[in-house]
Amino acid sequence: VAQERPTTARRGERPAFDRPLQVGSPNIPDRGRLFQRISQALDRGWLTNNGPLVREFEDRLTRLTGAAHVLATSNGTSALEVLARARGLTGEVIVPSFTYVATAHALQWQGLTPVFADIDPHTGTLDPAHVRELITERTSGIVGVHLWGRICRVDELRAIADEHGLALLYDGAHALGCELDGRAVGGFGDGEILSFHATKFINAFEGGAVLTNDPELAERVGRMRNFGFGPGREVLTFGTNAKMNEISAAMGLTALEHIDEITAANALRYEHYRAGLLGVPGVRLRGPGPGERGNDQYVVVEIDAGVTGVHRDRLLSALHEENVFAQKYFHPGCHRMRPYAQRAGLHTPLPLPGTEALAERVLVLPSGPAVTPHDVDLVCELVRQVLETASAH
Ligand code: T4K
Repeated sequence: VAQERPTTARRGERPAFDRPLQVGSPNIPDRGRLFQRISQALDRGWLTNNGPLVREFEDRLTRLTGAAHVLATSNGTSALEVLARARGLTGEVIVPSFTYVATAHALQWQGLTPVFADIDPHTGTLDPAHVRELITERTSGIVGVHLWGRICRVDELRAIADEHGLALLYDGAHALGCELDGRAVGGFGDGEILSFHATKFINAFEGGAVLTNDPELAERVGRMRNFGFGPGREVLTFGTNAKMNEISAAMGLTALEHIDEITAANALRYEHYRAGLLGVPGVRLRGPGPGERGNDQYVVVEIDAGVTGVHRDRLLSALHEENVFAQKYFHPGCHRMRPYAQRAGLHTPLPLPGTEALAERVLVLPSGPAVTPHDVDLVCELVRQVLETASAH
């Protein structure tokens, strides 16, 4: 694999795009509907603290996911913090290293110790065999991540959790609308979280939610996200402020009204990527596994440098020169990030071969409504040209 400066497809010319193409450009819903909802909230003079728009957003999500209880939060990270706390996690919690750092941070921030397990590089989700190896007497739970909307091996993880009396939670930040064998995200594990960050499938500017079928867990989450208040404003537990506000709920509700359009637009974009990258040697577009339905929010390719002769990072910088801001999510894996790597000898079994292999290979390509199918065709052509030009040198 050559190491010199990347060869761009169009060196010396203007970038292929005159505007930056981003991963997860936000879905902007009907402004009229959004402003109407915000205006009503202003008229009501009720802006947060379990307001009517938040309750309506929760109801809509309940119907969409089939989860018995949905509790909206200020973001996905706070949702995981509150869920971990409400589920009574202590000591060590097994998580994948290959995830956005929020998964690990949410646990660490609660005084828990994330213990990093490897992934199956084919799916990008927790490797149940490695999870099993990491269980100690300090382990209280497992947090799987439905990475890029790929559903974890939920049945195997459930069996392990039951066998060892562990809590089982899922970070479904990427996975609203995703299913495995007809079972939708929202119903897996003891509880799951979602994110409604601007870059997500459904966007509430910032937002998150806890979903569970366990009424007692839901009650604890409901209290903990609101300072521990119970009925009659008696403080029953420790708590924090993880509430969603009415403006975020207005955005989330309006976005949900577009869910079919967003789904179709994502699928069309994905299809253009698929067709455009077909037959490019060493480039593989990842997709849902058997029995899975994805949401196509993240378009992920794997670059096999052994075949292309070009490392993923060279392709990435060549694309950046063309204003194509692909991302190497989730390099280098949490276990190699400074605060976690520094405690490596303590809790982290290094190396994690599946994680490291994938972290060196994947690129997440631009997506969201600002990226048209025509843009996608051009991005694919750029990838093809960069690889051809570089491998010819
Ligand atoms: N668990 C998992 C597995 C997650 O992936 C995340 C978040 C969480 C938990 C926590 O959920 P939240 O607490 O965030 O609700 C971005 C998002 O901020 C983050 O929500 C998301 N995952 C992660 C995968 O992506 P960064 O650090 O990459 O953000 P940033 O600012 O570099 O933006 C990413 C891309 O989005 C860029 O290409 C620019 C584009 N962008 C961003 C914003 C904010 C836009 O086009 N418009 C925008 O408004 O984390």
